[in-house]
Amino acid sequence: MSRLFLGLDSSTQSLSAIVIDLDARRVVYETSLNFDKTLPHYKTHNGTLPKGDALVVHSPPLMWVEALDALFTQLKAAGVPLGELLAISGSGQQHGSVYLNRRAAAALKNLNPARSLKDNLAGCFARPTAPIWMDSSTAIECAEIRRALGGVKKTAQTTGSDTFERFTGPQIRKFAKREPATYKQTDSIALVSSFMASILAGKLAPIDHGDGAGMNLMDIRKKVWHAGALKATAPDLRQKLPALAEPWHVIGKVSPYFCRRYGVNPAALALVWSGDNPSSLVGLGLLEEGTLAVSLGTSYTYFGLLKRCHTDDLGTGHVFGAPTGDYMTLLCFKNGALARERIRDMYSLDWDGFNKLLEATKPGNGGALMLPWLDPEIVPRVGRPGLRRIKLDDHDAAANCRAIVEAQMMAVRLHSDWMKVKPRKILATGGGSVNRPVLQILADVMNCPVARIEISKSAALGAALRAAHGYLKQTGKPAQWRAIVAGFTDPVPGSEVKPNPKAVAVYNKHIRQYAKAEQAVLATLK
Ligand code: XUL
Repeated sequence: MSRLFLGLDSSTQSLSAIVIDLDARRVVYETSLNFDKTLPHYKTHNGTLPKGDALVVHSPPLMWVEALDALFTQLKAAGVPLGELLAISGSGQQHGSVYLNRRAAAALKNLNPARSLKDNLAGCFARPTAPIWMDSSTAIECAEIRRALGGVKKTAQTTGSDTFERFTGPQIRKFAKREPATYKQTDSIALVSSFMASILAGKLAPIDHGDGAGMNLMDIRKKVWHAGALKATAPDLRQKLPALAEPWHVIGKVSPYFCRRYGVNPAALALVWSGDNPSSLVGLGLLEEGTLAVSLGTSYTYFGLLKRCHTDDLGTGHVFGAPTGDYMTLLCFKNGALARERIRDMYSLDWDGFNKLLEATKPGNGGALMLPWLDPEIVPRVGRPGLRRIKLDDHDAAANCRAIVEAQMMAVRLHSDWMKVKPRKILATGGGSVNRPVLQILADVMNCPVARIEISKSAALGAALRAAHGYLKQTGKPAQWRAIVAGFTDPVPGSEVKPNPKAVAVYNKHIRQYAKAEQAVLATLK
């Protein structure tokens, strides 16, 4: 027997698919379709539209619609047994919003398989573009909503995060203020995740608690729309939002459009989608408090499961709903791999050379420190970027290489304190995780073993696992998460790096100096 599930991931630059065979415990098919390359007529660059204003970042939702047809065409052509799929779920880039008019509900219900999805849905948008997570044009609206909700701490306690420019509430507020007539004509507002789920299910889909928490609109503890946040955001907003749902909610059967056009099993279940980060949580097997992941990509993220909800009083970290029904925490550091690369380039090194210098220098760097904010930083919030060296000679290449890595890892430790979760195991993913000396510094700073996990499409895999979980729950079968992910989320054998007790002791002191330096510089930036 083989039970097949499909997970999709609608990200900034691409739409990906993973099909898993739950019984054979393996991925049987995976593919990815790049928006710029496959759909060049939308003229996107890395999935986003050219911008007049550097702070404004939008994408065309019709491109995501067309991508869905292109992806199913590919799956069918590749011989993926779509007729055997038992359930489909997905994940979307978080925070982005899609504005639909009153034609959308009927168009979704009556998708005509003789026409493309694009033709079916082209007339359904109240706003032709969707602001996405890279947009940072809503500082004023963030301040307004934060003030109405009682300040940073109160906003974080209420919605799971302080207001952030990319979060959906501030984005909706800006739209309602600037284009009140178009806002009024907007019948429903979807997230990227709920919009894509709506197409697959053939009806307006709910928003799950994972992605709903990225809006500054959901009561993070009660998991319902928060009346005060809705009021602080825009008029009549409640009527424009779909319901909230558990992350395993079954919307219904897959729309007949996909069955007739691509041969998808008509009995296949269409599940609610979630955000890419909540989906990655299960896609990496982070099912216990204390097992966390660090993704060493363009920006660095540090995330893990949380059993009970606590929020960050300083407002730098986020709390979202987890696919398991628990919570998850997430920190997003902007100065990640690119910042490290810029230091490497400053000293004309390659990664081998950089790593050798890390190995040739000592933990604690003789007291030398760097604040690595080459770009504006999110954690901590730094609007005016700049590289700051403290007791660090800028001619000393080795000390500078060590300083940036130590700074990045100490920032993870310092700013994750509010999570009140002692890490017992950290899984490293992303491009940077192949550098063992970097993982050693992470292990020493965090006093915790670090192993590498090689799952490049953790969000799509997580979505496929969520489809399996939702299907098992719906059909009354055992649906324990640990059993569902078994075999899919194993770390790379032999990649574990253990903390060195001497180095740990050094960092326990060094981090106090780092915290002081951070405070001192932040005070000058106020
Ligand atoms: C999380 C965030 C990003 C997007 C990327 O808060 O903004 O990780 O989800 O797709």
